[in-house]
Amino acid sequence: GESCFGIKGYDWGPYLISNGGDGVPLKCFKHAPMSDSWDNIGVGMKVEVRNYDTNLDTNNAFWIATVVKVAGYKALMRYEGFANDPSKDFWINLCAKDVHPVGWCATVGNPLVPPKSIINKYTDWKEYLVKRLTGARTLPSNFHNKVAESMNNFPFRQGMHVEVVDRMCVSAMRVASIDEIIGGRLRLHYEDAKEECDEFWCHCHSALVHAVGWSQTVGHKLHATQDYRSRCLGKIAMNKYEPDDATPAMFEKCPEHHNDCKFQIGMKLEAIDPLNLSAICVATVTKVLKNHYLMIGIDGSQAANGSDWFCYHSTSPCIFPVGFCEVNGIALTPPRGHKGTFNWFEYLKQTKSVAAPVKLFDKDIPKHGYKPGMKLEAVDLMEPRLICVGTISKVVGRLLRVHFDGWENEYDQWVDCESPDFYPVGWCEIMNYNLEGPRIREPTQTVPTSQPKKRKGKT
Ligand code: MLZ
Repeated sequence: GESCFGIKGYDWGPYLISNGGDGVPLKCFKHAPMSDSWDNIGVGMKVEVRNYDTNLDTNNAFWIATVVKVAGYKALMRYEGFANDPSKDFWINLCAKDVHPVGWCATVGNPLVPPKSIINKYTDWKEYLVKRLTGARTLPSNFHNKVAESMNNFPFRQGMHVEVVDRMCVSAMRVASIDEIIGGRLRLHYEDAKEECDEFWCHCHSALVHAVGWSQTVGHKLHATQDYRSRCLGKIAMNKYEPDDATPAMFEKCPEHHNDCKFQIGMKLEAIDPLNLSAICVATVTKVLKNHYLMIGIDGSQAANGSDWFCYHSTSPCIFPVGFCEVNGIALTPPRGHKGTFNWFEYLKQTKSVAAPVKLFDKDIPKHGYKPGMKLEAVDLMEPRLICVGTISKVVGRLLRVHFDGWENEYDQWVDCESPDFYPVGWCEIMNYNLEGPRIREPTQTVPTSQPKKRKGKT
């Protein structure tokens, strides 16, 4: 079926049917529109939708349909009158403008037209509908207004300036301006861009993006002009910003670290490799910044100058205590060049270092609802312009592993359950953003490559 959004990229519908299609429930995505108003939406709810099973002009022929299954914003629908017959079931996006609460057609004077394949099943359709619809659940009458409202509740505007990780040198920040905002996702243009298309995408709640002045406030490396730096110092001191500045108030505050014990330079830990999100690596605290931010280096990495150090807040869900992988039965990537099986005890002795105390990593595990096998739309963080069809492949407490359908496992990414880079099925359709479908391999190209390439950075 087509919706009034006119699906721009990949259409989930047929794929969800052939895969049994369990979508991650909408309530798992706090940053997504309607996620807190979806409780009453589920199997059994009835709506008025276009009738595609008719010879009449389909533009205003409507019929009642019942939700058979929900996946994110999408619902598998069955027209009223089909009973247990799934042959004409179809997927719709419940937020689409041509989906209406029961009673809408009567209000606006649109005809309810029974589908042609069952038209002879009942002689009195009116009586049938009255019986079927009494007490049925439907959408609230203000549903579409609520959808529209919840799509635009971010304080950012086009043209605003932010500080964001330099995608070419992740140990530094750069100044960027917002070129476009889609569902809270910012398309950023680096200010001092040499090339025309020097852009970056990230959600406004991402840990990679901050207010004007943030780098100097916490002592993070910043690639910016002297003029910008000195103007920032004034702004920080006065807490007074320009109309085009993204201000600290627009960003979510990091939780305070209520702990006498602190991270120190040289302490060892396990961390998601920011340049290869499929790996959790042996890592070291390389620098302690202000406001409980840390620079983390992946042990054995090739960049000796620290250009691949990466900033994580001390409460970040992407850093783990020594032993985390072992305890959870997942692979830990040893330092590059490490010989033999990796053993933390030996390694700490060898490097004369200490493990960061376990209590520094105390984290709540929210009742998130993610389960292996569930489908979602996930940002490919190595190429963050891309939102792709993905499947949750592992759940380790609050940590999730997403697999991109059709791609090798080295494209998988470890991501926290509260990441703003995960979206429900149907999100791209609502935002009119291109969704990358599963990679389909040509049957003739099944020759396996002998040396699978490790994916690092942009390809
Ligand atoms: N240039 C890349 C695109 C990969 C996108 C994968 N997304 C899951 C490549 O072909 O390797």
